[in-house]
Amino acid sequence: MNTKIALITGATSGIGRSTAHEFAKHHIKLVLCGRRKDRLDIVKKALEKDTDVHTLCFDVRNKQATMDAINSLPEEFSNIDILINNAGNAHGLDPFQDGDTEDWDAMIDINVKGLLYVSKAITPKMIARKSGHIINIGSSAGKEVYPKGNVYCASKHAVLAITEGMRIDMNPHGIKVGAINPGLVETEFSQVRFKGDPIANTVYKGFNALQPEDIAEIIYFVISRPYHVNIADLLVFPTAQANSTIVKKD
Ligand code: NDP
Ligand code: 8X3
Repeated sequence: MNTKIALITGATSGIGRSTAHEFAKHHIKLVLCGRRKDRLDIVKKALEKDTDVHTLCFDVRNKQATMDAINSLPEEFSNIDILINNAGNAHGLDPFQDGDTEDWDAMIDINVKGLLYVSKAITPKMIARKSGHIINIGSSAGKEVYPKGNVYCASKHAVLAITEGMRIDMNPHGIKVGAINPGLVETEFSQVRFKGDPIANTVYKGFNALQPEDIAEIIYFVISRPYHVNIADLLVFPTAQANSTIVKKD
């Protein structure tokens, strides 16, 4: 059996964790990444009845730690076939003039530079094997800027630009690259964005938000297409959401 190996960043929560569960159902071998080791251990325990799981605990902001973690993969997990660049978050929702520069640094460092570091560490072996599939989790915020979204939207616009650049540069090497761009998904995203402020509990109220499992199923669909099919860019909203600012609530 030709078992594929997937590395998922941000596998401790939300979309990344659901994707790990979805891939395990299909017996894809998993390398699960995140900063919270206790959570990595819980996900590993839940999934290793279905597939082989290895965990890597590191912060994608730390270039050296990222390289070291990926270079430390044991032989049986070292040839990554599928990379899901998912780790990321919004930090704050403020008019530009009131923005906290720590929040700006976090979003640029995690959502943009972290994605670059992880990809830089993984792509040499994909290029050597002339095969691989990279999926970057962008956002509807990468297609449309919304009020107070300024730097988060910029970070996700950057993810889309990087995706296009990667697809061009990986093209001679037979590597697929694409982006999946969700609208509102009910995860810990808003808890992180609003730093424990109760407003986070209202974001997904009054309409049927996307669930992380919805995105995980779409990611599995994308990675299970035949080799000649590359879903390059996909935007998915909950039905109640028309764009970044229009959401039909009860
Ligand atoms: P969650 O907060 O539920 O999950 C975020 C994940 O990213 C966690 O597993 C977290 O792991 C990881 N992460 C965050 N910072 C770092 C870091 N510095 N180093 C390593 N890992 C990190 O949010 P979502 O599942 O919603 O978000 C996943 C992706 O989806 C993000 O890129 C987000 O921008 C995007 N997205 C989300 C949408 C939504 O509405 N929820 C919509 C569109 C896109 P840990 O804390 O353990 O490190
Ligand atoms: C997450 C979607 O609209 O909360 O990227 O920014 S949104």
